[in-house]
Amino acid sequence: MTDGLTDAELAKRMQALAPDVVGVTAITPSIYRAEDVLKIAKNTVPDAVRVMGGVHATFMYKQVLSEAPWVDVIVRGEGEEICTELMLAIQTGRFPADRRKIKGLAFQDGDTIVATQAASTVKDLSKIKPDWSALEWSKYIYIPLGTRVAIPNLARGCPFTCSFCSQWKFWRDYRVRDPKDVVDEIEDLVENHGVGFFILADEEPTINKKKFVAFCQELIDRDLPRRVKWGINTRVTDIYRDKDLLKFYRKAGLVHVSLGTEAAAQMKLDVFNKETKVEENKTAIRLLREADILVEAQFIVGLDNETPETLEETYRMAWDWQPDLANWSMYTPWPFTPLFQELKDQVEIYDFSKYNFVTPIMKPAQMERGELLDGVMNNYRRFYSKKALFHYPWRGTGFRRRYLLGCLYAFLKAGFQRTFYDLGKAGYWGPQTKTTVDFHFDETRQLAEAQMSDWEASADKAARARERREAVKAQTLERKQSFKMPNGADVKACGGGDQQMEDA
Ligand code: B12
Ligand code: SF4
Repeated sequence: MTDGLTDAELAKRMQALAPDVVGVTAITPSIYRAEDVLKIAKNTVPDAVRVMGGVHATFMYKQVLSEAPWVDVIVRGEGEEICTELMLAIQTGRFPADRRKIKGLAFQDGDTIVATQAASTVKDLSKIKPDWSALEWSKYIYIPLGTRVAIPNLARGCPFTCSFCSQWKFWRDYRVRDPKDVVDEIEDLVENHGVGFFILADEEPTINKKKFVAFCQELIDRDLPRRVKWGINTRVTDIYRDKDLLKFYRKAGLVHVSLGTEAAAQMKLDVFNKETKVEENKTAIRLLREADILVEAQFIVGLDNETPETLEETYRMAWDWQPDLANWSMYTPWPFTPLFQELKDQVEIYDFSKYNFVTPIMKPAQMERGELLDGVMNNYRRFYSKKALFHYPWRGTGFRRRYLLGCLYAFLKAGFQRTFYDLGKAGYWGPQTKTTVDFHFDETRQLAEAQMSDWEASADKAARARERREAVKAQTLERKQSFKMPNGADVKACGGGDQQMEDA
């Protein structure tokens, strides 16, 4: 992906390497490409074991193994521990004979698709040390700042259960690394690889406030914020909670926060199970701005009930809240999310290569897909042209201004190259083309069910415990009502009431 290799070049490299194993990762939109890469491996280095991992194959292993039978084995969930076992089995010649003994795998055995017992999550994250020296760093540039970028990881998982999101389900439970270990890694990235910006890969880095504060303090103690700046994704509620700490976070080098504000309408936030309030979004944005942290508001649009008016509403909100950046993602129905289970009758497109947050997979009842894309582009045009003229150039002369102009440059670059929202591929040139855009969906693609019954996140366990508690409560109440004293009074646990034993 980084080198933009053609299939022929890839085959040549595989041949030169003559590997024992070829492994690929795949998120949903890259699944077909990942399957292709392993097909190239089958044709080029047929003796190498072909392994796939990542979120999509974890839940969709039945479909992947059926449509790409040349995939030898899928690693489900977090890869580090399972992969180590798998590699040892390959190295000692126990693969494939012993594959049923390794947890967390899926593979085809004759006509059946087998999934071994799900492995547990990685409990001791301190054992994981990424080998950052494996990358050619000059290829990883953060365009807004023109500096090298890395994506380290402080915490895995998310304790929330937003209905449109697959991430809380994938990582299952929430774990935080020792902040010192993470800062060691960042120091190495800065010192030895010239990294000047990092994004935490975390879904929710701030929920464990103590560890997040320790992480910031460690960065400050080692004087790293002078040399490296960073960004995170987090929730509005945490910003609220930490309002008195935001300046301290900025001092630690945190310059960019993307907020999952998601929707302008409370109704949508409730559908998304977001557990936030619309008014809270506005305040969180103001608090971040006041702390001199750039704030990006993210909206999800394109559900069944989207209309030109609701899209307009998101624009009005974005302008009213005044984040520095705003983005409008198309609702993407990952088949392994709760919201998909509710909406699946309305999903018509199963071409996963287009499941990428920028292509309208769902068609709102009252809009065509082209109109939806056009509405989103209209929001971008208005928001960023006003920002470019009236805000960014006048935001002081220091880092903030440089960063905002850098973001604008990144936008313009994607716009000119027509990679922004895949506009080039869809043939969108402005409102006049909204009726002629073509998303080139492969409509022959069919859906297979996601496999999630063996995959329990802590949030699922908590929800089941809650359900059990509520059921017991309801049952007790029901019993209480059916066992009344003859005079209608409640039966007391001690057997009290107004009944008397008969005199014997
Ligand atoms: C940083 C990030 C980016 C960065 C960098 C991406 C990159 N290519 O490095 C940027 C901003 C560029 C980006 C872009 C996109 N992203 Co992104 N991104 C992330 C984020 C936040 C972190 C990724 C990460 O490093 N994770 C940490 C690593 C360790 O996790 P992992 O990759 O899942 O790997 C583990 C296991 O899956 C497994 N594993 C994975 N691969 C393999 C392979 C083998 C052989 C084995 C054995 C195991 C294994 O083991 C690993 C260790 O435990 C994730 C969310 C998340 N926290 O994961 C979203 C995420 C991956 N992105 C997502 C999407 C959709 C996109 C875009 C399509 C959005 C867009 N239109 O621009 C693009 C696609 C870009 C691309 N071409 O890859 C989605 C994918 C959802 C899905 N169901 O497929 C995610 C999950 C976010 C979400 N909201 O749901 N992204
Ligand atoms: S808070 Fe973010 S990562 Fe967590 S479930 Fe919601 S959308 Fe997903």
